[in-house]
Amino acid sequence: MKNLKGIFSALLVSFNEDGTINEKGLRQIIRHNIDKMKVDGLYVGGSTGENFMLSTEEKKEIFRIAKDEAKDQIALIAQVGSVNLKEAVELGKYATELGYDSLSAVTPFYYKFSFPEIKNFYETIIRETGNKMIVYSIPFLTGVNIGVNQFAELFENEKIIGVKFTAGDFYLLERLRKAFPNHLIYAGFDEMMLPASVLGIDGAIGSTFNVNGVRARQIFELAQQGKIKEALEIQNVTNDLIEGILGNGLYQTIKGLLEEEGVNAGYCREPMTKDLTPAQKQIVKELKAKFLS
Ligand code: NGF
Repeated sequence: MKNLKGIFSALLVSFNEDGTINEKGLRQIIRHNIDKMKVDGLYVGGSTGENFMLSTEEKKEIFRIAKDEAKDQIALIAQVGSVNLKEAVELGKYATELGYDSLSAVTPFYYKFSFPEIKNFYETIIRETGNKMIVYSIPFLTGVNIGVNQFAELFENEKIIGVKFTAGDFYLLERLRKAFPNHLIYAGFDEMMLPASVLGIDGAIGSTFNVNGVRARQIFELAQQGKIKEALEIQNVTNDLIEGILGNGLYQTIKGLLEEEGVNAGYCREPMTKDLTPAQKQIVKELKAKFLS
């Protein structure tokens, strides 16, 4: 079994202008992550993959291409969560057959599902696929907050091996770390990686690692060595970059930066704005010159 700890890029997907998947570009993004960013793994089918705007067949296609390109070079986690449980199971079976190291699923959203319903959602995917599961908790987008006692209930299922914690609640993170020393906890906000690392996370999953993966690893490893001042200096530079990215359009700007690196990262998928304006493209050039040269 692959080591699931470390730095995971939340994989971006290259789209053509008409919204179809650009396979060549997607393969280039994967290679860039493996060869240049030296990530430990990829989180495929997450928010960063614009997943919730795609059809089931498109999601499968992305899982297939990512596995075919990465082979066994790095660990692969497939995000299969969907408000449609049947789709989540179908995707989970597909990714498991492809050989993904673990599944992950966002907490079901939109309707106000009860905790027993959420628990049943995870247990159904696990039962049907036989694979491991990492809970994807992102309360600011889903409105679903899971507390320590509820995590304890979920973790009673030995196939639920961890949580992708995309939140700024460091009290909850500290409580989770203390209560579940043997479960995997991944930080989900790249700009908060240092405080999360100090609290003892096992890894991080982030969109900006597609272009800033080397600095992310430095922050993580320096914090593990107790070199907090040095780690903070790198987090400061990282956050200057992230501030620039967030202010210019998150996924479009990361794709623009990849284009500047010679990777055909393509367009975003509508209803997201497909492309950057000329003024935004100029900002991408400035970010590239300042942070990626
Ligand atoms: O993009 C979002 C949510 N969050 C990502 C990451 O948690 C998402 C984070 O890297 C992810 O892993 C996935 O599912 O694809 C942020 O983009 C970053 O910290 C900037 O705020 O909007």
